[in-house]
Amino acid sequence: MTPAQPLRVGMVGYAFMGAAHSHAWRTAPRFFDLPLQPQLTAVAGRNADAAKAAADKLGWDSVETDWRRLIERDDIDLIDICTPGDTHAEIAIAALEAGKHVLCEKPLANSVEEAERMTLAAEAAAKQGVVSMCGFSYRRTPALALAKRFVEQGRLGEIRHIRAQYLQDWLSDANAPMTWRLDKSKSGSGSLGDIGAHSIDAAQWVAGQSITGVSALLETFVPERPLAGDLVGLGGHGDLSGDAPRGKVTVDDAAIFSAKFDGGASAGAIGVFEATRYALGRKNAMRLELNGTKGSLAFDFEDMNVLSFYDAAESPDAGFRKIFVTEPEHPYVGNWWPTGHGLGYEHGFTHQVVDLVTAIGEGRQPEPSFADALQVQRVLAAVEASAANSSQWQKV
Ligand code: SOE
Repeated sequence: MTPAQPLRVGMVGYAFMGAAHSHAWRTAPRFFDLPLQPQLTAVAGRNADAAKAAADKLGWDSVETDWRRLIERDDIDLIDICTPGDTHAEIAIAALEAGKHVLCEKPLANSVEEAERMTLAAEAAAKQGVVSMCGFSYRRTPALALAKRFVEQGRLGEIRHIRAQYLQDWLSDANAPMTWRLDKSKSGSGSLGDIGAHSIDAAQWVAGQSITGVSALLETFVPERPLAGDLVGLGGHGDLSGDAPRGKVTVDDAAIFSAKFDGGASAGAIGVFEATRYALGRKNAMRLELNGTKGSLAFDFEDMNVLSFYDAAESPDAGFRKIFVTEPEHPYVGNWWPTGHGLGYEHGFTHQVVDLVTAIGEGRQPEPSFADALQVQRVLAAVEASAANSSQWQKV
């Protein structure tokens, strides 16, 4: 078999998402037949020593200390953006205008205005065969992809209720230090855009319906936090005791909102959403439940290989069936292990690379597109507008 053409990747950023994406670029061609062979050509980071250490650890061939060099280099075909949201628009638009494919982490941007400009740039670049995608990786969790398949097959009938929660607890301690995720100028919003965006995208995608209006409440439980390490100019972690210098939290700690959907082919569903970093004991409980006229589906990422399904056609006492999503006919699963062995968080990123590289090889645009991610951005903005106006109903 002739070796596939290389797809030379330049990644910006190398923290949590950079590590997850690096794993995906390395692993995808080893478990899936891809039309192009991903190469980890260069990683960019402002600190040369740290970027070099990351390149060695994550398997990148070279290092740049300025992301603009990745875009200038003619040995790079795709830019993978794994940085905080305040940098997404500048990097993505420059890359697209230079003819580089783009994978951009979620949320797409820190504002609707930025997301609109990115979408225009993506649509212009698409005319030249340039591909772009936003990294809502939970779509590639086999159980959620199976949920979408069930909805498309009509096994739930018309969707009436959509219930989405994303529960974490890493900020429950008031002395947990400041991070970029708590600084609106970097992150755009708090739990709303960081984890609520996943719930919005997953709910819309699985249900095949778009949110048209919301009523919301945002809350910041801890308004100030200790500045740690590099945030106070100290080498290591700063003094996290009570008298350490403290920074102002400028984002939401938790978001709750109700939503109306457009219904696709039928009457629109109604939804309730919750995103928080204070649900003590919940570590990464990204949950989705759909109730339709013929059945219900329920998913919890903390039990990510299972999809619970209630089929109204079965006897009423049948209850919810727990489907262990590890059969070869389930989405993505057949390329991994024998039935019953299960997958993890990182597999969603690998499947994301598989679908992206396959789309590039086939000359088509993958999902979610920047336009799909712009719709999520509009919902985020509507939630913030509603919360700022006494939870008044806000059209998206
Ligand atoms: C938040 O803690 C977070 O890291 C998100 O930013 C990621 O998108 C999600 O995959 C895991 O949780």
